[in-house]
Amino acid sequence: MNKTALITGITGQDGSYLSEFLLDKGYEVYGLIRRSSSPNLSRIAHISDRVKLLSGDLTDQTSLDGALRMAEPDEIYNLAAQSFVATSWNQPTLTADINGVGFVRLLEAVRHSGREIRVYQASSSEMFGMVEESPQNEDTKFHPRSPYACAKAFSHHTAVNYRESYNMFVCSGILFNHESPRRGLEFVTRKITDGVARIYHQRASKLMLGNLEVKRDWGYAGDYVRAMWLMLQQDKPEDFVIATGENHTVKEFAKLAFEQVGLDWKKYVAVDPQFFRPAEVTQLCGDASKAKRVLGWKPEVGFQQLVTMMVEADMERVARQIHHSSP
Ligand code: NDP
Ligand code: GDR
Repeated sequence: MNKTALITGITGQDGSYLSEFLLDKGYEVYGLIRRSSSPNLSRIAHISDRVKLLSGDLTDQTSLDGALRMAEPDEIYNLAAQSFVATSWNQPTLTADINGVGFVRLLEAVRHSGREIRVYQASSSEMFGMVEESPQNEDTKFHPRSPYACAKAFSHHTAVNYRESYNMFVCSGILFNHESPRRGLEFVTRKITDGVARIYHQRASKLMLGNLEVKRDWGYAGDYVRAMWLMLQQDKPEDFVIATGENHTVKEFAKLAFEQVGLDWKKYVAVDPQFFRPAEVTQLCGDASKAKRVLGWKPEVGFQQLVTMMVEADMERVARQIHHSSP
């Protein structure tokens, strides 16, 4: 019989790729969406007739209990979050409520449902923060550097605690940065590729960024959702680092992205201190050898290919917008 999955955060980058992936595997897919004054379904518009949407919010226990009753899922993927690190300093309690306590609410809903449900939690490489060793693996100590990372560390430990307290099947994927043409526009990769496209098409003249020297281990979101699913298919619940094992500076990303359209990044990129963070995570690089060994997972899309894919998608999108707005 086909399995049923409930995805929180289905309208986000990862939620959209994971939905496609699970539909291809024959799953019945439910997604939790929060109420908004206008629809926010653009990332899942192309599969809207194949997913079932339930109204709910990680800050509201009743809606989570209701969603579980409606969907009766075999698997839950908890992707919902206030996911922008920079915002977490301005909205620390909201971030803690959604990313931290929200996960406890979800696990309590699972526990009280009386059903055998496997749960995936979206943990983050941000938990490593000021890194104690490099590359980082499942045993590397956490040193969170933002309210976002503190909340994710709380939910990460909560996953372990529910495994140990109640014998529940809960896995955390400690995912390093993963990007795509569906990445939110405020994240640095997408901000750069969108900026490249707008500058190329003369819709902007400058791209203002923050710290250009920080290093991230950037992979492709389409590869990373496969790892989420693999974790829930194992005999026992465990945590896994998912990463490419390569890191690059923001400057390198910008240089490559501008080169893609024949422009010199130095002429267009300027540094604006407003994009610096109160505490920075200067470098991250993941060691995904456990995922390779146990799950048979490895990334398919490399750094250069990722930059090209994102620039091409934004170039096409901006060109389309210009075409539609011309008289
Ligand atoms: P996005 O920001 O693209 O998506 C976040 C999703 O969470 C959206 O669907 C959003 O809904 C939803 N959401 C936010 N608040 C609530 C709430 N209170 N109740 C219910 N839903 C809510 O994030 P990504 O897809 O990039 O990331 C998915 C998860 O993985 C997040 O938990 C993120 O923290 C984590 N993560 C991401 C990494 C990455 O590099 N992308 C790396 C490591 C971890 P709406 O559309 O209404 O805003
Ligand atoms: P991050 O992603 O904080 O790693 O979190 P983001 O793309 O926002 O920042 C990456 C690094 O780039 C530096 N940076 C800038 N960042 C933004 N957004 N805008 C800028 O102009 C800019 N200039 C430099 C940042 O300081 C930072 O060091 C992402 C999110 O998806 C989290 O939810 C997830 O948990 C982690 O990745 C892993």
